[in-house]
Amino acid sequence: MSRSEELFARAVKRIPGGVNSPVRAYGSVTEAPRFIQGAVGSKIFDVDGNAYIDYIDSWGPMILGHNDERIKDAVIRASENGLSFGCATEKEVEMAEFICERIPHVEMIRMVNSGTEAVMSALRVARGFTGKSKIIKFAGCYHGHTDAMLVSAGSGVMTSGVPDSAGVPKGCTEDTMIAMYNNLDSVERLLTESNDQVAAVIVEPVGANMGVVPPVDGFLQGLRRLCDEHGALLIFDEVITGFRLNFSGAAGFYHVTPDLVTYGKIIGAGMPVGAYGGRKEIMEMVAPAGPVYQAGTLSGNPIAMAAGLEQLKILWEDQEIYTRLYQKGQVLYDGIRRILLEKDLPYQVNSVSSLGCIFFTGEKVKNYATAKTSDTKKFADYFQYMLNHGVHMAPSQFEAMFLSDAHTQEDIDTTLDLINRYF
Ligand code: KE4
Repeated sequence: MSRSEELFARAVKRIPGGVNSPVRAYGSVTEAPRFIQGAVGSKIFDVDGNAYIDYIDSWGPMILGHNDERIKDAVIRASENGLSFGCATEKEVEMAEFICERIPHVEMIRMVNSGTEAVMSALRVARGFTGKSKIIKFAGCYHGHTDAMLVSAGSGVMTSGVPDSAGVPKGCTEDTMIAMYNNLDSVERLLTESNDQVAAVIVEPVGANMGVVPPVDGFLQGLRRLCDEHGALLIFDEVITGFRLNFSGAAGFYHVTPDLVTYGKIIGAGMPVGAYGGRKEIMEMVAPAGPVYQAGTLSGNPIAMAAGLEQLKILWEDQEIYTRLYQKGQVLYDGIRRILLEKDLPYQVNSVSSLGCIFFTGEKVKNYATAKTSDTKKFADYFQYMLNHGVHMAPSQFEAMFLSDAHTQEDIDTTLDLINRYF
């Protein structure tokens, strides 16, 4: 028995499913997950001493690569003053100023501890600001596990085959309406049917939790127009795309301005940080400035702020990173497309810059319904082959591959060579 298997056998006795987040259980792809000892750059090492080229990258935060010395030093320096005070600190002001002075549509921002908390809070402030209750989300988009969003969600919900979640009373989701990604008519219909009682439309500007599903031309711009016409706020859930596609995230990449934006992952550099922000008139609704309550013991934690701010400073000062990520994505994902073409395999490769995935289906994947035509057994077989040959992919057909600035041409060549051998 491997050490990973030993640890998993112990874990399942004390942790539900043996993991602290469902997708880590590798439930849809193999028998036991790998337990990780450590990581550096583009490599991750399991407790049995196996090394892998890592394309999970902690689901996005490690955009510079694992264990970046600059981030680690920032954490160590900050920890010398203490870990948490429950009081305001200078680092929180610096973090808020750094973001708001560089992202035009974020005039004010509030730190929280996860992407879920950011989304939950953004939905509340949208409802508080508009006085409306309805929310439109898209089938296959995952916005964290807040009750109102656990409807036709993506990511782990899709992976675990749980179309919705137990324990979510009907009352929590009766104001959540589901539209079809890349289908503006489905949105317009819901807006009209609700007599303009929609507080917000929340969208992953690049779908990355049903596998990677890019917005078709005009989709995001159409959402902006429809929200303006129907008095709804547009919320970009940029927990994955924020500070990844470029410094201004998908809003900057696609030149569409949301009213509110949610962040996570990269903003914490691996520490637990989420955030939500947007127009001043909206954000001033949030307590204690306004009547929308939201709080958190560890929100703006000084160690997490030190890590996140260091990472954002590096990304701001060397924006060539985004060009490198874009180019690496082209080499990797176009390389996979070429392999599939040469072998006359019908599978689809969707990608946007450093995000991408292979869908084991012959259908073009533009939304939840087409993503679900993928053969998850074929994906599982591919995942296991890659894992057993030293490449650590996301353990689900409905997740994304993440490239970092630490991935080298050699990493990509090795990955493409393996994929070529596999198919
Ligand atoms: P967290 O609460 O996990 O920090 O963020 C929730 C969230 C919100 N919005 C988007 C677009 C997200 O992708 C996520 C979380 N992403 C998943 C990966 N697909 C996290 C991995 C996991 O659940 O363990």
